[in-house]
Amino acid sequence: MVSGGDRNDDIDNESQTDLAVKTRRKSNKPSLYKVLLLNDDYTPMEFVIRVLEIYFNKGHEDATRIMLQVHQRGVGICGIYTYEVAETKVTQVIDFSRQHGHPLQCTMEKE
Ligand code: TYC
Repeated sequence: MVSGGDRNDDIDNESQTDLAVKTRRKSNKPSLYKVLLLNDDYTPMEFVIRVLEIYFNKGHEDATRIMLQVHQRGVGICGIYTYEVAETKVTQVIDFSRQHGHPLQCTMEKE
């Protein structure tokens, strides 16, 4: 590890472009994104628990705890994923909720 601690910085490889395998000072970890559920006054609690079980692989107890946190504090973290996985989950949750006539909102934000 090099000083600083920032992730995702490639080494300056300009002087070694002829190497078959470029050395890197750091690993290229992808940026991570939190997927968040937002509270509303209409989506049934049991539906939110189902969403957490189906799309975020939570057990019933954990799903209930997260749902209650969202209900009480307005927002809660469902999981942390790479960009495309997070985006897919947001879309799936919103589609599933609309199919069932619920206004549940789901969003993502960079870690
Ligand atoms: N506030 C909702 C109710 O009282 C429950 C709820 C929880 C809704 C979490 C959305 O993300 C949510 N029925």
